[in-house]
Amino acid sequence: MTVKIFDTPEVQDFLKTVAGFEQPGGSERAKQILHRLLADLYRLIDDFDVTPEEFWSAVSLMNELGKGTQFGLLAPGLGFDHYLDMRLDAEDEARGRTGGTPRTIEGPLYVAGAPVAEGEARLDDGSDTTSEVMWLTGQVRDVNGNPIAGAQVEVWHANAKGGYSFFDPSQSQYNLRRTITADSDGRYRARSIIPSGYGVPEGSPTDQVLKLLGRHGQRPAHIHFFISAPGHRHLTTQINLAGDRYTWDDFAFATREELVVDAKRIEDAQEARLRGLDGPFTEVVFDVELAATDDAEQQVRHKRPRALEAA
Ligand code: MBD
Ligand code: FE
Repeated sequence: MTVKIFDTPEVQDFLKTVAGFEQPGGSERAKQILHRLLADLYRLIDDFDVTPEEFWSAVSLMNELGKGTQFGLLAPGLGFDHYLDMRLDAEDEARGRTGGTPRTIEGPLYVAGAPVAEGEARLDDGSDTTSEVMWLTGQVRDVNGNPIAGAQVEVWHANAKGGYSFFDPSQSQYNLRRTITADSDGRYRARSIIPSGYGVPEGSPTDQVLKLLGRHGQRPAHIHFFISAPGHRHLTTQINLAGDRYTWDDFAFATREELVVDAKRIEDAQEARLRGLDGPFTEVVFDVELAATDDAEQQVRHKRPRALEAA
């Protein structure tokens, strides 16, 4: 039997009590948001006639998500990270802020405090001797094409198995993570290994949710960036390597046309030697354009709890 009780005065009064409307303390914003969230969920339970079994299995799933620190992984899978970007893009458009390389999501696998290098860095620890060498370079410029000397380029990416150091304890500290200070011509250079795509762990709570939706948990091979310079807007972005089967089918919805970059195989021995390499390699070029701003808040990444590796 399907009953409908959501619109009764009892339920409406009950929601106000639950959301603390009758209490003087607490946060007014929290009360308003919780009231709206709970009302939407109560109504959903009524409309879909959610059974106690279904409700408690959802609670159990959330407990599992929390235990495995999986919420940060489910969030992009459910599009929240990209949705926040869509809102920031819309705000930029409404304010007439144009220009600059597009943003895309930070993701859950950043770790603060990576070593800083001048102009050039080797990102991999050398333990993977079978993966293709990646030579990653680019120039940071303003919207008029002028190089931004000394821009900070922070890079992080996965290894050949799609794992990130810190979260994957088999890797060395800060493997595949560096901050590179661009040279006087705004250029940065990094030697690394070509990353593989990432896959949500099989059987994890996030995987269970995606499977209920008939979806996969795969990301294309990608490289994350934070790029900043005084007087310019901080940029959080990623590049996707072209040709990956998931480039346009990313479970985290981070791909943007302007951020798909060719990986170019170079076999010329002279080119290799110029870069201090002794064999064929794959070159990835990512030039970045930063928009100018006087607003100090726009010059730094937004606040968010982030992992920090113990020294
Ligand atoms: C990743 O490497 C990532 O960047 C995101 C957004 C989600 C899961 C794994
Ligand atoms: Fe990633």
